[in-house]
Amino acid sequence: MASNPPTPPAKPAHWPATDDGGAVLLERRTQRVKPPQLYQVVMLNDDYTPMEFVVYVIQQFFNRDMETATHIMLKIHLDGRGVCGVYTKDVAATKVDQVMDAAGKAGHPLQCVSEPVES
Ligand code: TYC
Repeated sequence: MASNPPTPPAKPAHWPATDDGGAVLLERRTQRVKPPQLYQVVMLNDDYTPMEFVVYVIQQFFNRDMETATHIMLKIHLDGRGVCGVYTKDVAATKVDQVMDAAGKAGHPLQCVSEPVES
């Protein structure tokens, strides 16, 4: 008994077209993905949070060495605000939460916000 040849599996809609010779025509599609919007974590000055605590927080949550953390803290103290780091949106939000949590637990009014970086 002659059996029918097996039917090839159905091709997905995006499958490349084939010509009669069986050659595969690959369509070139350049994919352009925009880089993610970045957010800077900005710390604000106040009159009560001890400088040592701010330096500790910057070292702890923004991976800065003591000298850099001190430099950033002094900038905040003098200018009213300063950037501690630049991250993607979710990471920046996590840093803000960590700082606010640590400050609250220590009883300091330290404030920290994240804002989109101007491009
Ligand atoms: N101004 C604070 C003081 O004199 C120190 C300080 C620095 C507080 C930076 C907050 O984000 C800050 N003790």
